Amino acid sequence: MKKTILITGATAGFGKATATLFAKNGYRVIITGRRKERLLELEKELTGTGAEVLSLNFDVRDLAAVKSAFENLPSGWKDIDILVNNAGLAVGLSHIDDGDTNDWDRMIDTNVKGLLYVTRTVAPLMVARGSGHIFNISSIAGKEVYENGNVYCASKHAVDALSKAMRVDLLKHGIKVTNIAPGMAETEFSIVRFKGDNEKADAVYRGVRALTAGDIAEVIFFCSTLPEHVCINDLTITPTQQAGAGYLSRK
Ligand code: NDP
Ligand code: 8X3
Repeated sequence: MKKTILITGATAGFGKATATLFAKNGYRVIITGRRKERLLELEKELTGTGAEVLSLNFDVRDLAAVKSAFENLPSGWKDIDILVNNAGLAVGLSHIDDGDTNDWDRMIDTNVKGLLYVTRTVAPLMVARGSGHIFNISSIAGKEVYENGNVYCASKHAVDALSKAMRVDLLKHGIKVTNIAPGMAETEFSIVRFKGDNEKADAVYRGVRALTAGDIAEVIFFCSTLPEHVCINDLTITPTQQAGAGYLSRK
């Protein structure tokens, strides 16, 4: 029987690449995100290759919308084998005494509360079946802090802690939990962080062969296709030119 994967934030970056890779490998794919047009475009692209795809258009920060999306799942789509908690963002870069509290709310509401809302809704379906695999996309910002990264780093440290907590709480149900902590990856991430300033976003990757969204998708695929008795709990992945948040060798 075909397996089903649910990916939050599949309209761009890691989420889109993961949906594409799993669809190519015969999985049934549930894609989610706020930008409906992009969701429908991806749905069309993947179904055109013969994949079974369901798109759900909601904002992970909206608990009622999250609940309603999953309560109304068409029959046959409730058996979710893999959940990838990927939807997330960094907004702004500033010192703690100078930060924009709206940016802070967006990051905490999306990266922490949104991840919790989706997990709270989907995990019981896995518990009922006694199996499942949850991936939480944290970051090297969940392992270290860097100047001006304060609240984004705090939100990703929370994801790191939640991955450990979920692993413990879901242990007796046979559910795997894998924390993925990527370093610099070229997606729409920096465009969002710099609020649409493409020049600033491009400068982030200058002289570095950054990770691609496809690299992260491959890592998720690898972790999810290991034998039943093997669980990768935590993985940090950086470009070869990056040794940590503060160590980059630009060429
Ligand atoms: P992108 O900006 O390319 O993609 C982010 C995705 O998240 C989009 O599909 C977006 O969809 C979705 N999203 C954002 N906010 C919401 C929301 N409120 N509700 C639903 N979906 C939302 O970035 P990445 O692919 O790079 O980022 C994916 C994850 O990886 C994030 O959690 C990020 O923090 C993390 N990460 C990224 C790294 C990088 O260097 N790129 C490194 C380490 C971690 P839409 O706007 O349509 O809702
Ligand atoms: C994204 C990586 O280093 O910009 O989470 O925080 S970093």
